[in-house]
Amino acid sequence: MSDGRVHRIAAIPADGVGTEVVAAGRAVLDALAADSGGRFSFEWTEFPWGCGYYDKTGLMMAEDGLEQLQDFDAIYFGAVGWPSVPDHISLWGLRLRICQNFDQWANIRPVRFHPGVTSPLRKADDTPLDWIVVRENSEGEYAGLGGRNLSGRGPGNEVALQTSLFTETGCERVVRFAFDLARTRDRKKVSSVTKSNAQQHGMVLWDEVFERVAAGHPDVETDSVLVDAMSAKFVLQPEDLSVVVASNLHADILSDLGSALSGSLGLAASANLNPDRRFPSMFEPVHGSAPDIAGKGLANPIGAIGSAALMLDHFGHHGEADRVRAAIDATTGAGVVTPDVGGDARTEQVVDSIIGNL
Ligand code: GGG
Repeated sequence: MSDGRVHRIAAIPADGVGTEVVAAGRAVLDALAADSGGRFSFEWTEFPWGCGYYDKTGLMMAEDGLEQLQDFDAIYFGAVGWPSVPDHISLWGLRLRICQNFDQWANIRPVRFHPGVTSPLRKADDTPLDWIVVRENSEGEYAGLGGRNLSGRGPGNEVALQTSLFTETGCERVVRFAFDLARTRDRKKVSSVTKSNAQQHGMVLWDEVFERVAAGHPDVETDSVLVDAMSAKFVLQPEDLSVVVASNLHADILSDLGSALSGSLGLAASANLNPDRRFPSMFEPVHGSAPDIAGKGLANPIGAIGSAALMLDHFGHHGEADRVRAAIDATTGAGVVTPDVGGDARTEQVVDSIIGNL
């Protein structure tokens, strides 16, 4: 059967290892398309935005960058950040600008354990663990509200305000998303992450919304756990996790912890979804630009390739997405892994192995 779908993708490798891992993911997707019997293909447009672009223009992306991106079917992103540009400028000027303007309010970050990869939590041959962190991706602690120099009292007395924003609509849509996701999994459970004992406004609203949505999903098991206790649970009782829903900052920290526990940040995939499909969604590895290893052929491409699999899921190519994940597992199982997970393979050897295992 051939429907000949052409997926138009905007590639933004951005900074550091972003270039290497986006090339890796593109190679895997193109190999898959070539093997699809004409059912689908990818048409790539690459954008040169990032810190190098900022050094030349003073902007992280073109002024009309959002208009340039808005009609693509998806965005495939690498990593943002480089020592020449302050991190808050590079993050807000590119990645967060895209996530927030394209209303990519659900960031899914699966924590997957791979065959052959020893991790702080398990031996290489143990039963794999897997859970999914759902990150509220549009507001919360990343609302960007606040300011500096508020005291008016001069040097040495500066006051800065960083305000979180929690809306009922924002909380409810991401919590509902988490419940819908849990219903697709063997373990139908949603854990909410909170800090309402100390943060008595926004987090209390979060808890109330969670309780209300939970009451409408009696078939789904639930719990509500303080973020500090949840950090301990990731380490001590990960088999009790299935879907974990959390605010922007809490989920960012917990998902990094989860990927480190699975063996390396380099293994973790993510999808910034605009579930309403009014705007393109964006797929990217969880890791950053890793300036210390950039350009050396040492970057772990598995997070980016796993993100490409999430993009395939988004397009409805679930069989192909599973093929990519199986090829990743066959590769790690055969010990073809980069130094961050104890191997000696180079980025292109991992990519070649994954393509060979498709
Ligand atoms: N590919 C993910 C990425 O580039 N992350 C850079 C970063 O610094 N992210 C921080 C954040 O999103 O909170």
